[in-house]
Amino acid sequence: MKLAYTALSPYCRKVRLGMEYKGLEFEIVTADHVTEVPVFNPRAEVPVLIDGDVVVCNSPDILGYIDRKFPQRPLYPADARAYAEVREWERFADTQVDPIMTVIGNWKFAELPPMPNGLIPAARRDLLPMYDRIETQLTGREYLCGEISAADFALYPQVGSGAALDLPLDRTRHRAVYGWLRRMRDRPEGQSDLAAAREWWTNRGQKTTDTERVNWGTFRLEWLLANGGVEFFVDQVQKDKVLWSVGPSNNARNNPAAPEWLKK
Ligand SMILES: N[C@@H](CCC(=O)N[C@@H](CS)C(=O)NCC(=O)O)C(=O)O
Repeated sequence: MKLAYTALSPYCRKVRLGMEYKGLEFEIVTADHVTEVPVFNPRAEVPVLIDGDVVVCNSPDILGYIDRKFPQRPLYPADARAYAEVREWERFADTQVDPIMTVIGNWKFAELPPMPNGLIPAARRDLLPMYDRIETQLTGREYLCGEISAADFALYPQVGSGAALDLPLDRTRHRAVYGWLRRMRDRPEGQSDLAAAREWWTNRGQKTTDTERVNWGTFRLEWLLANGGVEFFVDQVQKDKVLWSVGPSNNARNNPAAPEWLKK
């Protein structure tokens, strides 16, 4: 199996963490730039899993696929109620925490004009109840849903980025979350995730990542626009600084590696 991956992406990190937890053999195909994705995702997003002639896009779908194919050390519980709970936490990580972390994080790696006023205070305002919710859930628990699961692997890269983005937890208010972050980091798959993230930032000058044009993505764009980013974003579009996953400007469609059916 091959995993198209970049250490910059929390979704790629989630999948890698989950696959390593399960003890699977797979090859990482570095896809820092969209043209490096070897097998095609029409949205030109990573992660993408390539398992022979099976191509799976979208991180929860990838984890669901590998859990069915390799049932050892499950990422999702078999019980229906427990499954719904894990998926809810994973979706919370992917669609509520991620938009804030990734939008703010874009200013760390991309060449962007100054951040719109008020974005950091908005991030702190929106994250605080989320951090509190995670704290409540983790109080008296080692992992979010009892056993370690896709919920932990999805949320860990998100919350773990907070300090570097100036969106830290509160040491006294979020003690359980701190303990969980340490527990996740100290696991074998957590150590390998940390090494990959460090490698990316240490060698960022040599990375092929597009630092001039950003794909803001769905929920991320929604959060940016809802928090004073409209003029900033319109300016970025007008200056052709936005990568799109949809429409005639879809960066997948304009990728030299795109199959004929998508180019038309
Ligand atoms: N829902 C997808 C989202 C994947 C996604 O947004 N990937 C981003 C990186 S975090 C991406 O590849 N963006 C395209 C680009 O940067 O060119 C998933 O969970 O896998």
